[in-house]
Amino acid sequence: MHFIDEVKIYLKAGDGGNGCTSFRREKFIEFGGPDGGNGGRGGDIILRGCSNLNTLIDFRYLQHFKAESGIAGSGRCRTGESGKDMYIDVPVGTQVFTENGDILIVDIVTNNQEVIVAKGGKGGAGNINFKTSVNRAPRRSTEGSIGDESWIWLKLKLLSDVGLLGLPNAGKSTFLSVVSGAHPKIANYPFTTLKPQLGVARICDEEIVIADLPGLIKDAHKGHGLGDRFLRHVERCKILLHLIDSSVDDIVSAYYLVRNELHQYGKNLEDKDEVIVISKSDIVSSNELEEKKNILQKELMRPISTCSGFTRDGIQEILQELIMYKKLVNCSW
Ligand SMILES: Nc1nc2c(ncn2[C@@H]2O[C@H](COP(=O)(O)OP(=O)(O)OP(=O)(O)O)[C@@H](O)[C@H]2O)c(=O)[nH]1
Ligand SMILES: [Mg+2]
Repeated sequence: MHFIDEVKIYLKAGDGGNGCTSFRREKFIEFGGPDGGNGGRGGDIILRGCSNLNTLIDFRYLQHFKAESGIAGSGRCRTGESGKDMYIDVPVGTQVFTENGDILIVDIVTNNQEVIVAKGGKGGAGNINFKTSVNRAPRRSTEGSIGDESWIWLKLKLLSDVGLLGLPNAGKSTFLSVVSGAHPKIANYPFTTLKPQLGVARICDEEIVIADLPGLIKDAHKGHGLGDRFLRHVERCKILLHLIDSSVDDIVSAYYLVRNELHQYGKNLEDKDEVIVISKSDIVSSNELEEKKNILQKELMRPISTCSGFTRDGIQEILQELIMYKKLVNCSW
């Protein structure tokens, strides 16, 4: 399964309208002088950050963007109308690269951030501009300049505080739906989540942006399951929230399996702060839960939390912990 998080698009900004050569023609005025107006400027193409968007999927069928050209100037000193600017909304976290994909032009990191990616051409000058004391009837006007034309790559790396990680079915989407207003698809089969989704959790006047991601499986880095392509969305989150289903037989290897995929992915994902949680605490007995928690704590030599998206046990504590990490990370950045 393939989800769209990078696209190549074609941009053509509007051309400038031509300047006009014209002379005033009126009854009883023999030598009316030049009155050719300037051409209008061509429309720019502007990318605009939009926090309501989570994917670049809209670009799947629409990859060519052309802004309006300016209108040519005309007689009676009339300036041609400028071409309208074209706005393209992209998710916050979109990076813009050159055509060959290796040079970062700009990173769209805030809602409503605007960046001109193709500049419209300037309008040409009408002959009114060329009138001088020695040439009172210039026959000269200039053409509008050509608007920028290029191909660019848009690559999405969602910006979030927390990235939800875990094997398929670990309860990641359920967690997000419980702590935020997001409504991700939840179902009892692996790979319910096919593309990343963001939700915002609010607690004690703080906000945490959480990214729900597809499940990782063994050899995801070799393309198994949904592969590890979506892990690019974790690159820019500050904290990992790693959920492990309490019903798995071997909790330690379930933990390491995901860690290993992180490691294989590289880019230092495994160095990020990680909150480790045994999820679905309601489906095993409290003895079994305690036992699995102890095994994992002993192995990792650190405290492990438990939670249930159904009973909401442990959820508030985890959010508190995430806030604490967020503050720590913000201080150290
Ligand atoms: N009993 C119980 N079931 C849960 C809990 N959390 C999730 N589930 C169930 O587990 C199944 C998988 O939940 P999801 O939230 O879709 O899991 P996921 O990790 O997002 O799965 P993928 O998107 O496929 O990776 C669903 O049937 C949920 O109803 C929980 O805390 N307790
Ligand atoms: Mg899911």
